[in-house]
Amino acid sequence: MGVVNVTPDSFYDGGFYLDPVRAIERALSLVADGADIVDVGGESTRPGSDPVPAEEEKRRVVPVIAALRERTDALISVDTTKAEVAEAALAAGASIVNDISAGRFDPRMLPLVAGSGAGLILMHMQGTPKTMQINPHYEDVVAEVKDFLAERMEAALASGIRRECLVIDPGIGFGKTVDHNLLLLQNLSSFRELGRPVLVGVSRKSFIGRILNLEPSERLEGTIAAAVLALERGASLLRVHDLPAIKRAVTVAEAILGRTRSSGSPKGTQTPYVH
Ligand code: HH2
Repeated sequence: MGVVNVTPDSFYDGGFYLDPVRAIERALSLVADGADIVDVGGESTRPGSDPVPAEEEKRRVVPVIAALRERTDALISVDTTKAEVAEAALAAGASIVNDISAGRFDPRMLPLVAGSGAGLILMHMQGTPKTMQINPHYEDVVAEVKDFLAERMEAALASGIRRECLVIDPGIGFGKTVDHNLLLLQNLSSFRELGRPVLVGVSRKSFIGRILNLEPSERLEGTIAAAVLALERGASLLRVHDLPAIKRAVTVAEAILGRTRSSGSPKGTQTPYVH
């Protein structure tokens, strides 16, 4: 999954793709470099960030998604917590909703996704983007994140979403200390027990910066290390900014792991496609 943030303030690519023409070019180049899914977002959720009004978020993402639908067969996901934005994005051609609140911030989200037949990514977050990094606390981070995801899967199923439409994500960096993130990555394989593909977003995140004492622009190698180890521990999807560097690293890692890809679909692993 390649990331396109149509925002002025995302922690890494903020302002690069606010212009829709640049966002579309960026998305197409991610696809050309091997992304199976393009994740289009119109709201930064970096620590301390404030929500963006739905109208503004739609104004950012909908034209980009509509243009991409015309120009590529790649799957398009919309990174939003708002049903109104998701609905407009699905109408414009997205087929997956990536909801970092796992359907908790907007009570209309799960029914909307159920009615549309879209895929849904359920991510764990403690708190909200505004507050999540103030003092994250867990007794047992792996068990608590896993229980949360199991509960959100049940909520999604109860609202009528089909199990095969669900993807789960432990939410690296969302209400977690460096140690919490490392524990989640160390124990990623246990999330496979929930029976759905696991997505991981480590790309250029601050735990890498804290380990290496480097800014987001200098975190590519750290991202590659984290992405490859996440893959080895059972991640089926990697949400990344850097194609093709990650793709090359992943292709070699998959060959070593005996999961060689042919024509874009993995063998011997769960499919990365949501539906
Ligand atoms: N991380 C970010 C945003 N959306 N979605 C999922 N499912 N998993 C993640 O780990 C994840 C996500 C944060 O990264 P980015 O979009 O690059 O930054 P910002 O929130 O500042 O736009």
